[in-house]
Amino acid sequence: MIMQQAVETQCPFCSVQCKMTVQQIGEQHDNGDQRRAMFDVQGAPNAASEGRVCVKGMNAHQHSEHSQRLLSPMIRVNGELTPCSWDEALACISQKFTAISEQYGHDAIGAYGGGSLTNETAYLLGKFARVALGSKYIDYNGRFCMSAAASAGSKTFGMDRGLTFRLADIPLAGCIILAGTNIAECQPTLLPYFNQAKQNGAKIIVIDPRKTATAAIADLHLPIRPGSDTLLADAMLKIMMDAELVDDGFIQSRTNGYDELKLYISGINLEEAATSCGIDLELIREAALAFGHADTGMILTARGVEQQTDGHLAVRHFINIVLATGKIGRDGCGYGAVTGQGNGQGGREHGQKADQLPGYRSIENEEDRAYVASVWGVEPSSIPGKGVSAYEMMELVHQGEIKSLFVMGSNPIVSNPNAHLVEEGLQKLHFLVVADMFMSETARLAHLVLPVTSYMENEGTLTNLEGRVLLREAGRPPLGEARHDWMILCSIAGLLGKEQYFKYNSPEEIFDELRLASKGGIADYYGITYERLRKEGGVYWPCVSLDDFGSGLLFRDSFAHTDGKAVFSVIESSGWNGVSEQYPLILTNGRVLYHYLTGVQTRRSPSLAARELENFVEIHPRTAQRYRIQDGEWVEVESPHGRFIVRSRVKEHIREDTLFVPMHWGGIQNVNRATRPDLDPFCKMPGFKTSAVRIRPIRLQ
Ligand SMILES: Nc1nc2c(c(=O)[nH]1)N[C@H]1C(S)=C(S)[C@@H](COP(=O)(O)OP(=O)(O)OC[C@H]3O[C@@H](n4cnc5c(=O)[nH]c(N)nc54)[C@H](O)[C@@H]3O)O[C@H]1N2
Ligand SMILES: Nc1nc2c(c(=O)[nH]1)N[C@H]1C(S)=C(S)[C@@H](COP(=O)(O)OP(=O)(O)OC[C@H]3O[C@@H](n4cnc5c(=O)[nH]c(N)nc54)[C@H](O)[C@@H]3O)O[C@H]1N2
Ligand code: SF4
Ligand SMILES: [Mo]
Repeated sequence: MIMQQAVETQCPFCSVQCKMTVQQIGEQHDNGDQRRAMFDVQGAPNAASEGRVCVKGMNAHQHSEHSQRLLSPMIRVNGELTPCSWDEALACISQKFTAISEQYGHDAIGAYGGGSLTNETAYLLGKFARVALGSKYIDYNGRFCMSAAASAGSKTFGMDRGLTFRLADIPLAGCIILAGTNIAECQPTLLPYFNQAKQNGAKIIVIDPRKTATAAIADLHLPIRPGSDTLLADAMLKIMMDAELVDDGFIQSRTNGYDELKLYISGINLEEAATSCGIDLELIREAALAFGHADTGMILTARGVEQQTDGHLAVRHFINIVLATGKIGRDGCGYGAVTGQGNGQGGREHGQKADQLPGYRSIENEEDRAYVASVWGVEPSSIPGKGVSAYEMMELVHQGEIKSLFVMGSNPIVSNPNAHLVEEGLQKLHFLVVADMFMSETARLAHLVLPVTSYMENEGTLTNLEGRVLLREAGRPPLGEARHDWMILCSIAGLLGKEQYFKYNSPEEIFDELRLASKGGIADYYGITYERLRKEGGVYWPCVSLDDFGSGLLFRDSFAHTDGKAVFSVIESSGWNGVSEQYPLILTNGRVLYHYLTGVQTRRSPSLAARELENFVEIHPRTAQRYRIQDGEWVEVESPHGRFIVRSRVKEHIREDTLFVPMHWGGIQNVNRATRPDLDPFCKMPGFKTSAVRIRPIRLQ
């Protein structure tokens, strides 16, 4: 498709949501005489990335243009997925969903969403599950991403928003702790904010089992043993308390629970903590004192700290430091959970979660149910109760309790922990529907695949990591027969007899309903309109009225709990120490610069795929030697849950007891074949980042 005009758009990948202009500048014929369009991509001015775009954003159009884009629905006939018309696809869904719910009840059908969906689609998917399907079973991939930080923020501050400060505040911080966050590869266009802070004299402390590209800018790197962040945070706080670096005035007037915290922290043995964390105590002391002495400071966490079976606590214990030192609610200070997906923030606010209604309302609260029911025009009693978390849904699928699944914006077969069980479960489903742009690993198992539009075609709002709502305009019409997610949901709801609740002509109409549904809630979008977004470029939530400019810096005067105070956490973590003689190494995992999540999109950008063609395991030279592994050879990594095969990459920069494997590949290279199914009891986040494994080279005789 030739685009003459420049398309103003937003990157489909990470949580920064860089704005950009994409323009076709010509065509090229390769040797096979294939026509290939050439594009020019320029960063566009915006408050978050300040016009910067990273390599993934630069090449995102390549997947959107890819010849493997799904252009018509596909239905399974005699075991094969074959193109069909929308009429046939929709008739099939309506017939199957009706038959399954008549035979097994409404809860036999589940919905599974994603943090790449726009706010409008995420909101509508929540409504679709409760009103059209009448099912309590809905959850989304953000469970694997945002849930630990989200529940920590809600418990501590009474409110959960990724950053509690503005990106523009970062250069004002005197000390910055980056714990389990690899900004340089995962939000590259934010790195200049940290470099600026450094130039202004800030000390940067990185806590990561690897010396990452982010650690390369740090003054101090704490190479932590995976799974021991809660204890490290406690040890750092003890050092600050012993050195009397806490802010008594702030603690007195703004917090609850300090006496209990003091008692709890007094029980921490620093030498033991340092040994458990695998870090030299002097290094911990230096980091703690640097933060404690700084007048201003910030702590940011991401999935390294959060994707743990004690992830919720790890975040809360880092927030204890921020609160005890009074470093929040003023310039250059705060806590931030670096959100992940493009709409990692908005996607967690408007009802895709099992226990949630729009505006961060609770599905278990009578008042919240009544309010949302009044907006939807349904009886409060007709809204189902709370369902279960994403991985628990997969367990119910495996047990045969959920018979049908509707997946929109996720590739769960690759991204869930314990991937074998998930694959086995999905194969048992009576009816699996996947709405995607591509034939993902999950789509390949579906009975029906629905083609959707990409970021270049689909209009809607997304909320970036600082809680700024942004409008992404559609740049061109849908390709082939692909349809927008929201349209698909409305069509299916109509066929299920719920048309009256799903009458929208545009995303803007859905957004206007979302504004109302979120009004008075914690994530209040009421004051935000498309018109304002076009004029102002982006608006922070909470935004309660049309003349409210929203708050970039939160908690200036009070926290969001009813008494205005924040709460310390004194819940002890049992930590993780799952290694054994049989499985002696710690497997952790994460991301590389050039790929995005399960790689369905980035592996279809030739410029990105060419930079990282296949998966690998990072291993320390001494560990490699111990297991007779040479650089670049095939190895098998095995846990009690399964195994995968990747190439070795021998690197000094990782701990000797730890292996690191990216999450961007499926099949035999999928790291999740070996991750464990254990969940954090508070927020149901899987313990992705810590599995006990063994490794061996694979050599043909
Ligand atoms: N290039 C790229 N960028 C992305 C994404 C992508 O797939 N590719 N995905 C987006 C999404 S959805 C998300 S959620 C974010 C994720 O962003 P991050 O959380 O920054 O990414 P990860 O690589 O998963 O983990 C960060 C770091 O945690 C370290 N780590 C592992 N175990 C531990 C531990 O026990 N403790 C500590 N302190 N650190 C540990 C890892 O070595 C890694 O360097 O990135 C977003 N941006
Ligand atoms: N081992 C391990 N596992 C992890 C993680 C980890 O760090 N380690 N990280 C976890 C995290 S943080 C996350 S966020 C998850 C993410 O994991 P997934 O939920 O699997 O995310 P994606 O790979 O982005 O899959 C999204 C799918 O939706 C499609 N898609 C993209 N945009 C749209 C859209 O607008 N509409 C529709 N209908 N489809 C769309 C894409 O083509 C792709 O097939 O993985 C988790 N799994
Ligand atoms: S991946 Fe993130 S940092 Fe890179 S261009 Fe996209 S939104 Fe910006
Ligand atoms: Mo994520």
